[in-house]
Amino acid sequence: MEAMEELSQLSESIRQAASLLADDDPSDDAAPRRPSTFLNAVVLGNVGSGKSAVLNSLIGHPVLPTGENGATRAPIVVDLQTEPGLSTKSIVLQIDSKSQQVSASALRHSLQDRLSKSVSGRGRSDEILLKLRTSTAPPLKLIDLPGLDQRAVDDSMINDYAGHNDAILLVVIPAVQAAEVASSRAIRLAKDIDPDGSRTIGILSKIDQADGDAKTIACVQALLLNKGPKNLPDIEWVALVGQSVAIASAQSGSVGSENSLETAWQAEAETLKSILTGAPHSKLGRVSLVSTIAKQIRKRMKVRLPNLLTGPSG
Ligand SMILES: Nc1nc2c(ncn2[C@@H]2O[C@H](COP(=O)(O)OP(=O)(O)OP(=O)(O)O)[C@@H](O)[C@H]2O)c(=O)[nH]1
Ligand SMILES: [Mg+2]
Repeated sequence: MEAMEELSQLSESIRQAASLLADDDPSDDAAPRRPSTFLNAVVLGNVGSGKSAVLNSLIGHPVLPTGENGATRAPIVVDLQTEPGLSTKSIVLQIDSKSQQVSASALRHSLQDRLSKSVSGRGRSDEILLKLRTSTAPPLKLIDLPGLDQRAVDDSMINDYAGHNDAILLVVIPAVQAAEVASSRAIRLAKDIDPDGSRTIGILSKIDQADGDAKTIACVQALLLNKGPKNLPDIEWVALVGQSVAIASAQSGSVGSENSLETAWQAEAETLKSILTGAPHSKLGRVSLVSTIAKQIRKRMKVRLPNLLTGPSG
């Protein structure tokens, strides 16, 4: 849980920074303040690349709808708060000042229902916001977008969530497409939005589907070692099997399953190690993704708020 703790500390620093800055400029009070985006993470990738599954893995519960044919039809914002006291199985849904325990499947079904009713799926008007407290999720605001190749997604939607701010861009590429990564739309888009790659993380999803495909595995490993194609932006890569959390949840009815999530993440890491034998372990699995996100946020805060993190003299 080290990276989770680091993220909690960073989130506290950001809260302090926000109030400091508010004090700095009281004349600005009338203007609506844009909330900080340091702890936001936005997924970018084609339909079915595994974006929602990756976010479910971060949440620790299969809350977001997944599927083969454009499952995410409108932006879903999941505002997560970490509450270490809760059982690993609990999810608390916050609506205004009321909170209510819910199951992942009930949440997922209600999201599916709302998505099927969303009119255009365009932009913020159709955005679905969910505030959740769990012990398993880092304190991030996750933004699940429809696939870039969906009609509903246009430049203005991407710009709304990912442009001109500090959000981390999670570029999700299925492992089987690792060889063509340089030409992927998500990578090109991330390069436009974040030219120096300081807030972009590449995620190679569905590694299990590349098992036994030597050429693909070689491409994946090259990316993880930052030895990918020369024209690729210089970003950190992580490899995942996004489905493990759904599997853990399906099994969690069984006796003594309190640790099933930890077990699932361990199993994910073992699977990844056995498929990607030449990859650094620090780039494999959900735990690595959380650390990479924490590292990225800290780095970005250092650039943007140097005095807050190091002290005015440091
Ligand atoms: N084998 C395998 N299947 C996966 C993995 N991750 C996701 N899937 C499956 O791939 C399909 C697409 O996953 P999603 O997470 O819905 O993909 P998405 O990018 O959110 O798709 P849209 O919301 O439709 O754009 C689903 O059927 C998932 O169950 C994985 O790591 N391994
Ligand atoms: Mg999705």
